[in-house]
Amino acid sequence: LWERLSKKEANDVETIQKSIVHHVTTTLARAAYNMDNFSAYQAVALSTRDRLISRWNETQGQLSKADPKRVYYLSLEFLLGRSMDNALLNMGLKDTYDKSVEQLGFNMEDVIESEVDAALGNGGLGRLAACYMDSLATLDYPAWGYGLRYNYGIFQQRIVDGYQTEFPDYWLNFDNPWELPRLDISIQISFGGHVQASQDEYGVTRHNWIPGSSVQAIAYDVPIPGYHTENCNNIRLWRSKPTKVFDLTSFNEGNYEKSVEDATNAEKITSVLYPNDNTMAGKELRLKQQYFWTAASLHDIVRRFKKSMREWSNFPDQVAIQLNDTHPTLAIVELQRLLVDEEMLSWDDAWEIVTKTFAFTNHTVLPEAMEKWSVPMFEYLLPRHLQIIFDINLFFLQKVETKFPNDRGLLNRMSIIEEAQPQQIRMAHLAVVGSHKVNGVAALHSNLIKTTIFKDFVDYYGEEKFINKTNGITPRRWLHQANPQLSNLITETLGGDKWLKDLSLLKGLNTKTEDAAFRKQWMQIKRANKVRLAELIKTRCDVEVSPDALFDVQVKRIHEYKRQFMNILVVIHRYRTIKSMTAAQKASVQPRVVIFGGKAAPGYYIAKLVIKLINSVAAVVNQDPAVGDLLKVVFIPDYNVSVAEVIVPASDISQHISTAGTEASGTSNMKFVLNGGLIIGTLDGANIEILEEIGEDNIFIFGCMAHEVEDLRHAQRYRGVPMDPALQGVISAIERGTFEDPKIFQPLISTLTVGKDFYLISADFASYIAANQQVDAAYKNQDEWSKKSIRCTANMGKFSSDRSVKEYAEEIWNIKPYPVVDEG
Ligand code: 26V
Repeated sequence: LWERLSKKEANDVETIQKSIVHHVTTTLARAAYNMDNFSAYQAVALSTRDRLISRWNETQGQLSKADPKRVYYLSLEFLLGRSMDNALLNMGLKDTYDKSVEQLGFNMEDVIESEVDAALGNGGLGRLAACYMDSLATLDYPAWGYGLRYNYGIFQQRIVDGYQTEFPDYWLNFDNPWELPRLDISIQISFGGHVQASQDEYGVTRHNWIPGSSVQAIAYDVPIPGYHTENCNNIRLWRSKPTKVFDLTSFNEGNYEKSVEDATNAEKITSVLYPNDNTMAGKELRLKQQYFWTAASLHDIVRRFKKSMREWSNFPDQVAIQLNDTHPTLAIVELQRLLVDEEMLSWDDAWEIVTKTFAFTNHTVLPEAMEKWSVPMFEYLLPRHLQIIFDINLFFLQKVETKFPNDRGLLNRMSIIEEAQPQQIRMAHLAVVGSHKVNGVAALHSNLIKTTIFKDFVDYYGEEKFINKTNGITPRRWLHQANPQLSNLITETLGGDKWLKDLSLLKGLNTKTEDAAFRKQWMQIKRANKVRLAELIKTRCDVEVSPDALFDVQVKRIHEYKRQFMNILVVIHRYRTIKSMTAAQKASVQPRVVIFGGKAAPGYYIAKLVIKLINSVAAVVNQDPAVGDLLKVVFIPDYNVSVAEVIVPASDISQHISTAGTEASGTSNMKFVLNGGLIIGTLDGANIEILEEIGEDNIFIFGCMAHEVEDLRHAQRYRGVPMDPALQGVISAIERGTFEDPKIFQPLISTLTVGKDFYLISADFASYIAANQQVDAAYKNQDEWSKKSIRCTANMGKFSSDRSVKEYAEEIWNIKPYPVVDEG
């Protein structure tokens, strides 16, 4: 009924309460008096969902009619976290729902806490996709995301005896109110088989792929409401299911067992998210996922385009497709196949359409993360696609040869096919060749890829194809939602909440640094956030920490290049220093709580040992009476989006300390600084641009620069540069058994032995210790610190994902906002 009422009436407290109670008694089939927090959450979620669906329908209906150019964001990962709070805030319904829920006898915060995270991503790349979807919706861009609906998200991490153990994240256990199953939208996806070539009536060779098996792709739609707009975009996630036709074949052949087996194998495709980030595993199932997803998405996109009855040559005027890393690169090949084999376009006409449609974002330069697929495995799964890749490569290399004749080495380096045993398909090369724009994710990174992995391609295509799009984060989730008190203070101070859609307005806070009362409020909010985090630490780690200590945070995936190892080594150094002090000396030590969090890929042995070392150090330090509150160390288990929402607003300083040139951008650095947290970091990724925006007095920078890395590695390898003496002392302490049996940590320590320290921990060690001392000294002057903190927030406007998305829209996709009209 409420749908027929005007919005104002439908969204008053009474109507909302009715809708909640209605869902309790009908959808959930419970008595209204018999409700716990979880069923309250379910009912509130269902009521919220009704309102989302109405916006989704309105938006998609209006867009279907107007049919503007759309962008499709293809990402194997969307790390959305929780949806309810965000949806209510974006739709402007939070206050009304708060009241409704409180009046029904529940605490909204507890209700919100009952929601499980949607954790369909590993880390930065997946969360970036989620932030971009929020900005696209908020800015009224016609955009759809396409991904996979995994049954299992990123594993849950528990710490057992100091070690990471992994548990399955079966997040769909209690149903998912944030998706709309489209059981009627089913697309058949084929694999294997063989290719038949024949001549058509004009003597042109045509290829007919006769697949060996197929599965169905079923659509699930996830509505993405924009902030304070009627616009509601969509993420379409595909689920694999057995095809009826196919299991019937086996069944009719009398092979019942095989048909059941085929059915189970079909479901497997979207069963689990691969938990590696930054390492390529080469698993057949992963390649199946990639093809299943890109083929279903393209089929959907092409079907939508065909409804408009336009010419094929108009395809790039209607469709922009962004490839989030190389994972969806097969979409390039699939579109070429559809156009040539099924729509009968000429190769050249098809290829022009393809390259005008796609653009590619690179997110890493680590060699071990570069996607490669073995040719024999690929041929077995996708025989026709392999032929097309070889043809793309042939025509491409012919052009390279024309431009740069007689350079065999060049052709070898640029080839999409790597001549190894067996041959490998280089997905990054294919993505570059099939796209009209290639971008990195921060200024330094975009320059690096032009001089390293894509250097030859820059020489061939020219500079214009290779551009930068510095990452951003959504201020709605990462400030307004995660830090409501600070958001309120900013809104009061700036005289309105316009800044949430135009983050550059935060500059207005710069004048407030000299206002002592304002500074006091600012720091009180930080303290309240630290109290909240201290409670989480007590619950999760059973460690009591003082909110008056300096909170020092490093939360991100555990990886050697991110150097959590260096952080804990300096913590040990700090511990030893405190232990050697007299009582009088101790009196002037700045108390610090060092907080770690993050998952290691399950097969990444060294990263897992780092977690073990952190926990071993914590166990010793936290119970040492000689240290007391001067130093505490905690590892918060199962770091995820909703835990980040508690940690980010509560940090005084956070650590972004990757070896220069290895972290493409980083996005948590932006989240911390936006919330008035200072950072200690290297000149890497987006740290550099953060420094430029906030000024060098408000950030602690140390360590070598990207252009020095190669020389340092060389010197260490061939000139035997000795290990830093402080680092030597720390290692000796570990080897003496200060923290458990030192044998455990030997493989970790070996990574530092002279000549092997690839991530240059020794080279940066002294400057890192010095930077930490500067942090301690600066924190002692709370007045000055509060000014720095305010300046941090005030100057972070650039890092809104609204800015990033606008740049993509204008410089890559060529799409315009299409504001949805509110028809009541
Ligand atoms: C790569 C791979 C490689 C092959 C196998 C599985 C797999 C899964 C995920 C990835 C993505 C790794 C790249 C990545 O996450 N990069 C991060 O992207 C962030 C957003 O641009 C950026 O802020 C981080 O610096 C960068 O590490």
